[in-house]
Amino acid sequence: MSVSCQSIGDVEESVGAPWWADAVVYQVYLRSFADGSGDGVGDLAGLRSKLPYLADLGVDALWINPWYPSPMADGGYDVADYRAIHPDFGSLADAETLIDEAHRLGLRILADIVPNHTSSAHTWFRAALAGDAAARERYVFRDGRGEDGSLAPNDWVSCFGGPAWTRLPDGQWYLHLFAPDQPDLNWANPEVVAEFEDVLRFWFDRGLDGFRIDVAHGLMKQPDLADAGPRIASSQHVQAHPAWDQDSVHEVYRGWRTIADSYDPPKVFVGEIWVPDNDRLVRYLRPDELHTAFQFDFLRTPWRADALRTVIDDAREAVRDVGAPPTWVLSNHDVTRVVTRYARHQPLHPVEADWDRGRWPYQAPDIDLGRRRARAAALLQLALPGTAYIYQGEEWGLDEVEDLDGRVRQDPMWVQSDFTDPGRDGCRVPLPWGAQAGANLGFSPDGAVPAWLPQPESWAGLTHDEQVDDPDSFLTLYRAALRIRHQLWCGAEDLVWLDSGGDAVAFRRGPLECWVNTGTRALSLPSCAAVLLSSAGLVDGKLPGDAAAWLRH
Ligand code: TEU
Repeated sequence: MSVSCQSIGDVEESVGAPWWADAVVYQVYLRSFADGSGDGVGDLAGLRSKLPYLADLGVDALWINPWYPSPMADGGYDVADYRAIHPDFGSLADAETLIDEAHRLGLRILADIVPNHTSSAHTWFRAALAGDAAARERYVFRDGRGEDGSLAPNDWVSCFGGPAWTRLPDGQWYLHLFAPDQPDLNWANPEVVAEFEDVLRFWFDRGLDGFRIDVAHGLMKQPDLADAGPRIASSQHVQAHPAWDQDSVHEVYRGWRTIADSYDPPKVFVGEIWVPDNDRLVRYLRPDELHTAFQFDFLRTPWRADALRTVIDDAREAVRDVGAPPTWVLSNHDVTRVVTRYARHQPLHPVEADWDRGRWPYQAPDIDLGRRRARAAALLQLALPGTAYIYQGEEWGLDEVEDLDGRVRQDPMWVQSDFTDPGRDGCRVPLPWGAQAGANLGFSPDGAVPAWLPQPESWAGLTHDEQVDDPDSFLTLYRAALRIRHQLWCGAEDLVWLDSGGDAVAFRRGPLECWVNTGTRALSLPSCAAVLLSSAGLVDGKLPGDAAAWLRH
């Protein structure tokens, strides 16, 4: 597919390729991005104040994590009302203003839709709890097993740990593949289908450009709710499981695609889809379903050249037939930050069932090593053909906050795992915008209150303000990389691997080359090429270990 970079507003749309085919999308975890109101919680006012920063950074679109009213049992993935904004974040009018302002700056906005489950505070579930039979039909309610029904209807466990069923005082059980506060919806019920189609239109009519779909492989459960059995009783998303990836789910997305295509310009979807392999993944990317889906294998791959090459090839190969772009992800709000992941030597062949969001806590991290690799990985990601997602703070090289006190942790995983899994708070710590005096490193305008999760002191040297004029900073590298990507990589032909030796990932796209050295020995680069950008200084013209360079012939 030949693609070229585009923007909105006054900038001309190029012919032939949709804007998202080579877009860079910046993920905004709203609670932790920027606080405009001064209460220590990120919000829409804070995000609006940083739109010029994001436009200047050079991204094409934003994906904003759930912004709806929610008891926040799971960071907003427990939605109480799909047609409103959480009062801590602002109002519906603020969201509309944000969309308008972003569009004026050439940024598109994707929101997050959570169709697998609602919050237990949603009016539907409240009605179900009150005994409304029709409301119970919108969720997955069952009688228990055993003589007195005191055994759960099947053996499924929650992704967050513990059983996937909770029993009500009236004896019935309801399914929740995540927290008990997140009851799973019954997508076999046409009322559920109609409701979400209406929610899509509600936001599209307000100018939203698309949605990231949470747990997009969920929704439909095997009708008989069969036991998963001992091998796969865990609901971990990467395994074959009767709760996930049922064929009937595709019908839902055909309906959604029709709605997206009814707008001019058409709206776009990106699926969060955890399935065992790319063959299953691309079924969601057929031309009448979703436009893109995160390529999580890239994120899970250890820092080793052959593993990276294989994952890149497999992903490109898989999407070729359906005509979708690969969608490269290195980080998000669910996994250990890149710097800390690469600061540890991960197993060479990660066993998927054992993949624990890249924590490998039994090794002490070498953060400097992680930073060098993260810089190199950014150049690799941004040189690849397709779409790229950047999670907030990765452009500053933030590391995972691994030593949060158990008392401040908020992720339900921490409690549901009986305090054995610290959960995902460590990648959700509020961003350090400035080093000015105050309790929260410039996260709030006056820094008067602590941020909702405490920031580590070590971040004082990693703030936006520290980095913005530093030629060697992460931020400077990202800005340069995004500028060059727009000018040169976008529109370049598909990659051709270069013969580069065991520790290198090297490819050409048109006149450009990307070289990544995952080893420790310095690597010779082609002498006839000019270095456009490198993640570390070259030594005698060679690329040091754990570094990357972009070259031009
Ligand atoms: O995540 C779905 C999912 O299966 C995971 O990435 C999950 O966080 C992981 O299994 C834990 O091991 C999505 C959201 O990204 C996540 O933040 C939500 O908690 C989850 O859905 C429930 O809505």
